[in-house]
Amino acid sequence: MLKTNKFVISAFVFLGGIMSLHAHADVVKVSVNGMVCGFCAQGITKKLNNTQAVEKVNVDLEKKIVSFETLAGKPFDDEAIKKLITEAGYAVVKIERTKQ
Ligand SMILES: [Cu+2]
Repeated sequence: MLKTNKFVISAFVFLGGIMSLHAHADVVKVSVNGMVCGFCAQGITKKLNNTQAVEKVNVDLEKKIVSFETLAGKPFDDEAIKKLITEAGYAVVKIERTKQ
């Protein structure tokens, strides 16, 4: 019983930590040229997720936009985004960043 309570409390502390981190994350929209199909979308999504610096990755092939949220405490600047997408074989046209 005591163990369970301790676990519940630490779970709350953990969740609280995550929520406060989310308050400082950025919403990023990257305009990307060269994405033509689902495999492009999958590849970029995987690469972004592999950085473990972002979440909620979404690729809109029609609008040619890759969007995601950065995680606070894991800086993922425009240069790093540009490098990752360029090395994947696509061209970054524009990066828009909104503080959340
Ligand atoms: Cu493709």
